[in-house]
Amino acid sequence: MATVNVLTNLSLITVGAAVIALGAAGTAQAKTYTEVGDAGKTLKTAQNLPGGINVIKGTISSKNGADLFSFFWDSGRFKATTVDGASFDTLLELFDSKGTVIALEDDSKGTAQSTINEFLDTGEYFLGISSSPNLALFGINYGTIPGSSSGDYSISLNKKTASFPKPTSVPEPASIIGILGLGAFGLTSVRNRKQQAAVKA
Ligand SMILES: [Ca+2]
Ligand SMILES: [Ca+2]
Repeated sequence: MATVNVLTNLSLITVGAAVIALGAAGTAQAKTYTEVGDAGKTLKTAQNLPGGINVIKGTISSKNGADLFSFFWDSGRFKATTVDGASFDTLLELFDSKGTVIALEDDSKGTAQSTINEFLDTGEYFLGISSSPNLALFGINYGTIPGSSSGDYSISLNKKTASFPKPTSVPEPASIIGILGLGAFGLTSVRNRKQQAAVKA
């Protein structure tokens, strides 16, 4: 009887370890960015996706709502889809860093959901989601045709976003203040000397 108990316990331990391993693998694959408040509809108010994101979750809260996300892509195939990620009629748009439309898709594979599939160079891009047939980017037909529905969405990317490159080196604010401060000190000294000269005269 003791032997049977030991075997049973070993089996349970093995099953438990397998479940933990699967759970860890699943967590490692998906890294989600959840919309903070309501993402904007312009290039300036788009929400920035940090590096390492491959799932975007958010909400189109009204028929005319639209969300824009900026991200950095390390060259290669870019695929974004709401298939299996939304129950309303989505429309996805991809823009370059200046807001020019690169790709747009409304209905994918007989669903009301959308898939964008493009080969991209390394750079900054914007991904917009709206309720079809409304468009995402404010100023380019946005709101001229109302959307048809609203709801929560999950956009899956084929690989993780890259980190934005660090800006090229510029003088430290402290050293600029130092230079300005020296300049101001120099001017003050000259002025003081002139004032002293004037008093003496
Ligand atoms: Ca939103
Ligand atoms: Ca659609």
